[in-house]
Amino acid sequence: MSDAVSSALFARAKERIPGGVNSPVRAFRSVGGEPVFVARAEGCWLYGADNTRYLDYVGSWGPMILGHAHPSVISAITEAAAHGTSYGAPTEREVLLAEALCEAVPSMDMVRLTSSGTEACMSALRLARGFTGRSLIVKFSGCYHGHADFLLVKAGSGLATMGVPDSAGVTEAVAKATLTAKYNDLASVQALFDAHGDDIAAVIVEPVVGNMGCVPPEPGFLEGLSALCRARGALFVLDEVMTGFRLAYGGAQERFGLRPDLTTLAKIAGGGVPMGAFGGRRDVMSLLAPLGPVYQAGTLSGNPLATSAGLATLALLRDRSAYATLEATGAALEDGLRDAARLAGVTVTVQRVGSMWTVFFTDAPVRSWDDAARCDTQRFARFHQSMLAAGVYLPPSQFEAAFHSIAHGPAEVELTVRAARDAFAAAR
Ligand code: HOZ
Repeated sequence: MSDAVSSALFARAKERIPGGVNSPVRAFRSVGGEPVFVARAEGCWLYGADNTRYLDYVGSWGPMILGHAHPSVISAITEAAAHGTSYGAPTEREVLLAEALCEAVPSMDMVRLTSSGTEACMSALRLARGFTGRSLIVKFSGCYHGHADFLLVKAGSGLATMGVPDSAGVTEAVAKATLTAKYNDLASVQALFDAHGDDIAAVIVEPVVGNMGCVPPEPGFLEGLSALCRARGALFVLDEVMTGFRLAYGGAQERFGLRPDLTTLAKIAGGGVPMGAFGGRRDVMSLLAPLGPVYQAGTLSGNPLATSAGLATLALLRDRSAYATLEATGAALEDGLRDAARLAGVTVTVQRVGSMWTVFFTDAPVRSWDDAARCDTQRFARFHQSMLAAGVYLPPSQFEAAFHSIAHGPAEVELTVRAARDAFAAAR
């Protein structure tokens, strides 16, 4: 379903933008219909090009934990913009944000700002290779760490959605330097270390996966990974692009008591403006240029708009009260969605950690990509279409986590659950 104005815009977009979108996950390919073109957003609401209102559970794919157009964030950006949008020279705000990030995530002694999560992950792993002098990287099937060549191997997110987990254009030589293991399966990682131990530079993982839908770690999995890395001299890299500042102020590592060697951030850390960051141990970070031989750079890195939005967002999250609200809303959504499915006589698996969640169209827990791949994506598509028709905007893929914000309250939960009763029936 799409409105006439969006349809007309989409037709024009397809003439000039491949697929009509600037990131494939926006294309609605796996759920049918056409994307809603957004005119504006406020709080938990998106307004389509024809002014139709949608309750938003995409949240720009993660950043909008405060809701859209939060007045503090907007005024910080506006004030910064009035003094210039980029200088390509250091600023006080970069220092303040670096201090705030390291204070929030104590495993980070130092941090480097980038303009996206892709850059953060790509650069963190280059650094891991430079530090260890080793060449191989271990990632998990169904995890997504941005679109650097060597990370588009058995990748989740849009690649899983489009059914192309290995991208064309990535050379065999590059892909061979990435080893893949099974999420929540320590034995699969142990086997890789047994076969290639001295060549593995780093293991990178989404601590709670959002890019195959929401998949939590089994107890002991992340701790086991960390121990394996330490024992074998590889760096343990947590990709907290989605989970950073979302699952706790200190991210998943605070929630699960972990201390990775390197961490990647983006999304909430940039307050909804393009920004990424990677940071970690001082001895590792000190290898970055200009201190050391690992090169990494960016014209717009640490620009005034991103740093002001990030600082304003962190200032509102720092007292941690938002997380109790997010948890309460999440629990109500989880219970309500489960009840709605039961009433409609539909078997689904609802998985949630804090304010990340997914309704999987399967009757079994989803612990890995193999489990996620068994979901009935046709039924998910019918569910999605029906929710959208009722004004509820979910991620347009079975393999993407939904997010709620502090702007979602009991009335929005009720609206969602009411819509879900019919949507589950439509998906039967
Ligand atoms: N990690 C995001 C989706 N899972 C990225 C959004 C995008 O690819 O546009």
